[in-house]
Amino acid sequence: MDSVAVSVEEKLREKIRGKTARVGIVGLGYVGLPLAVEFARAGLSVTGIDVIARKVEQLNAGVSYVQDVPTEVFRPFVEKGLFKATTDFSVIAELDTVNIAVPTPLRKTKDPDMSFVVSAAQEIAKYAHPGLLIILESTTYPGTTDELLLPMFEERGLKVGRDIFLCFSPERVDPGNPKYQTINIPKVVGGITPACTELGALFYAQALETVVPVSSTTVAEMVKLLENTFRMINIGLVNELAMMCDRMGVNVWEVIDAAATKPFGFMPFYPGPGLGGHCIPIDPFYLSWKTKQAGIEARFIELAGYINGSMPHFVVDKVQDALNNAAKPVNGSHIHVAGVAYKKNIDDVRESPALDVILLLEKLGAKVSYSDPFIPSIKLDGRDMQGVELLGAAAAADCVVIVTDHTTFDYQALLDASKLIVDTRNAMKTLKSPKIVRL
Ligand code: SAJ
Repeated sequence: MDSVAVSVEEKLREKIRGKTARVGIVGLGYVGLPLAVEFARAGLSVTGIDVIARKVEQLNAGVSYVQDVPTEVFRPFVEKGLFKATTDFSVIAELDTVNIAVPTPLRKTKDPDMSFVVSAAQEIAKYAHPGLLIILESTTYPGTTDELLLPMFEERGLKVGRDIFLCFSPERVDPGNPKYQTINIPKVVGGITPACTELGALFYAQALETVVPVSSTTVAEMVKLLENTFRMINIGLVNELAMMCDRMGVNVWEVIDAAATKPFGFMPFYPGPGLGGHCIPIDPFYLSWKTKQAGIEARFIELAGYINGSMPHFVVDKVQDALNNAAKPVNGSHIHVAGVAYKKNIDDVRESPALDVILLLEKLGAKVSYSDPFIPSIKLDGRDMQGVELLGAAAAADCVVIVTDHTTFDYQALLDASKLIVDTRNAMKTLKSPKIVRL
């Protein structure tokens, strides 16, 4: 290696090791902001970059909008000058490292929407310079870093592994998780070259407890997809089991709880009204999209996607049957939905199956209302729907559907107030009543 290259790599290594490296984080959401805070906490100077000026202003005022970063924790880093935010990518010319943590949604056609990653990488490439470490964290299809990002930098004459260093590191943030936060979730990182991997691992080691280097960016990209595809397929399996048990008159919840007593070789998943969130329903389709190009059908993923996608219809069938047994048509009935967030105790409604359940019930002529302490209103078919108080609405309804099992709900009071309940989450596990219809 020529002496200039060694000095570029060596200088970056020294800056990282000495914590004088100036850190950049592009994308200040539920992934980027907690990461920024961990590096500021480790004493490095962090510049957050986001295209939304309102977010930048809020952060520079010391106010956090991310659930896992309380303002009282965040503000001191701004006051000490360890964190500042900007919309101006040109600051990258003065930075030593930059992480990309922008959204990678799927289009309706289940094709990856890489537009946020591409625009961020193009901006970074404009200001990239020898000695810059670039790490993509957004969940994406295997090959993205190598095939999409690498050329953007090399066409500017910057040799990866010599002038700049390029890695992928999957984000594993689980919003609201009380036990696992950014600092103590093991961090997988893989680089285009061994020097990239080594510098990426050294970088994360400055702020995070455990770093897991792997041999390439593609391995690192696949790790994340395996993790979330594993969940999606196993949720699909128990959802199919729920439909089988329903047909056979077997209590699927009792089956799973008993299976979960097996001390090895089993991991319980639970049936539900469908698959919500911005990870599990999305990430596996990045894998199937890419493998399709390689001529391999990801049949498990497609099948699990079909089963999980059919759960809202299954729930509505259960409601229809329950009302029918009470000699009531869905058409004209008032149905109250308890919980619309995509999973319990969070305020996120993205891809929530509750939205599908509500639309399907309305299509059958039902009058639908909802309660959710975390979600005051939802957008449905272009209109706003306001949440209402739970017990009053439940008492007035012909049927209540528990779609999200928030722990803040008083299930005994809900049972007392309701005429009929379809429980899609076994939230009333400890309650006995002929009014309860379980999934
Ligand atoms: N769900 C079921 N049955 C289950 C588990 C989940 O129906 O047994 C449903 C949930 O209700 C939700 C959807 O699946 O609608 C996704 O739930 P999730 O528990 O997987 O939660 P997410 O989407 O917040 O997933 C995140 C992921 N984190 C990252 O990608 C970094 C996932 O890898 C985590 O394992 C998961 O949090 C977690 O364990 O909380």
